[in-house]
Amino acid sequence: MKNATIISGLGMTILCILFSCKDSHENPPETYLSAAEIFQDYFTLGASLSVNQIQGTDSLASNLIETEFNSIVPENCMKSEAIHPSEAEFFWEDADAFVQLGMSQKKEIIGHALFWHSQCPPWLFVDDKGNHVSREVLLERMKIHAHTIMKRYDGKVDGWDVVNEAVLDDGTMRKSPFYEIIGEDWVEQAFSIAQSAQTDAELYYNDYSTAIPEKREGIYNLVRQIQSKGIRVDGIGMQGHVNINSDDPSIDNLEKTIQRFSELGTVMITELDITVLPWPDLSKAAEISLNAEYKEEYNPYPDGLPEDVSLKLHNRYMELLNLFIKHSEDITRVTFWGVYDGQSWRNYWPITGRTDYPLAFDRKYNRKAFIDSLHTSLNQPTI
Ligand code: 9MR
Repeated sequence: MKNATIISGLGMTILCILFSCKDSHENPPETYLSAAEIFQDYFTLGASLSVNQIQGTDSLASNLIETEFNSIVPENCMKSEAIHPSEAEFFWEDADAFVQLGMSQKKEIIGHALFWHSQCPPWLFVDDKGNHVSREVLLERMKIHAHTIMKRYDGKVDGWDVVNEAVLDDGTMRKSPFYEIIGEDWVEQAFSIAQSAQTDAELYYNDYSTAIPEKREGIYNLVRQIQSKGIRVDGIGMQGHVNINSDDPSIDNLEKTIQRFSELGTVMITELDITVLPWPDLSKAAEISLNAEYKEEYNPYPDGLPEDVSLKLHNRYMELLNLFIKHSEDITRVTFWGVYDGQSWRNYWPITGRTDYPLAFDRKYNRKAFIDSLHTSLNQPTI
C-alpha cells in the first residue's frame, strides 16, 4: 500500500512539473501538510517578509505565511536605514508589526540586520560637517543602535543577524565604512556590543557566496578568532542566493562550508532563492552594488518557464534541500528570501524589469512541486 502511495506521489510530481499543475493552493488534498510540517523533523522553515506582507495588504501571501512557514525574517524593515533614519529617530511601525505578527502566530522570529554596510542611514558614519566620525563615536552610535533595538524586542526576537556581509569573496575584510573607521576588529566590536545588550537572542554572522573556499576560510577564521576572545557568535548564516546551474556553487563546496561552519556553532541556510536568469557574472551571488542595463536576452522567460528549465530548477532545489536534510543535525533553519516569485528581489536585481522564478511558491501563490517531491522521497523506506 505504501509503495502504491509513493508511486502515485512520484507520478503526480512529474505530471505537475510537466503540466504546471497547481497542486496545493487551489486544491489542497485532504492529507495536505504545510511546507513547515514537511520539514519539521529537520529544521525550521522560514521566509522573509516585505512590508506589504507585514502590514497584511497581500492576503494570499498572508495565508501562505501563516500556514506554510514557521520562521520569519524581515526583508527590509529592520535595516538601519529603515529603522533608525536619523540619529535621534527610530521608526518602529513596520518592525513592531513584524514582531507582533510573529508572536501572534508563534513563529521563530529572526532580526535582520544590525550592522550591514548597505542600506545604512547617511548620518551613521559622519559628523555634521560630513567628515568620518572617530572610532569611539561610531562604536557608541552602534551601541545605541543595537541596544535600543535588541532590548525593545527582548524575549521576542529569537536571533539576530548581527553582522551581514563583512567578508569579501577572496576572504579578506570588506573595506566598508565600519572597517575604515573602526579598523580590523570592527566585527568583533559589533558582536561584543550585541552581547552586552544581554538579551535572550542568539547572535549570528550572515554572508553570501560562502561556498567559495577562500571566503569560507575568511569567515571561519574571523568567527573563530572572535569566539576565542570569549565573545559569542552563536551561528553562521549561509545566504542561499544561488543559480540554477549545479556547479555554481557545487554541492561539494556547499557541503564543505556546512561542515566547516558547524565546527563553530549552528548553521543556517538564510536567504534561499535560485535564479534561472542569465547574467554575465552569475558567481556574484548577492553583491548589491552591482547592476546592469536591461536587455531582452537577460529576460528570456517573461511568460513562463519552458519545461526543461522548470525541471532543471526542480532538480536544483531537490539537490540543495537533500543536502540540507543530510546535514540537519547542524542546520537549524532554512529560510527562503521571499514568500512567492512575484515579490522576489531577483526580479529587480541586478537588472530591473525581469521575470524570475526563484522561490517555493509561484506567481499564483501555488506551492512548487519540489516541496512535495521531497516529502515523497523522505517517506520512502531506506533499503
Ligand atoms: O531583498 C532585499 C531588497 O528588497 C533590498 O532592496 C536590498 C537592499 O536593501 O536588500 C535585499 O536583501 C538583501 C539582504 O538584506 C542581504 N543579503 C542580500 C539580499 C539581496 O540583496
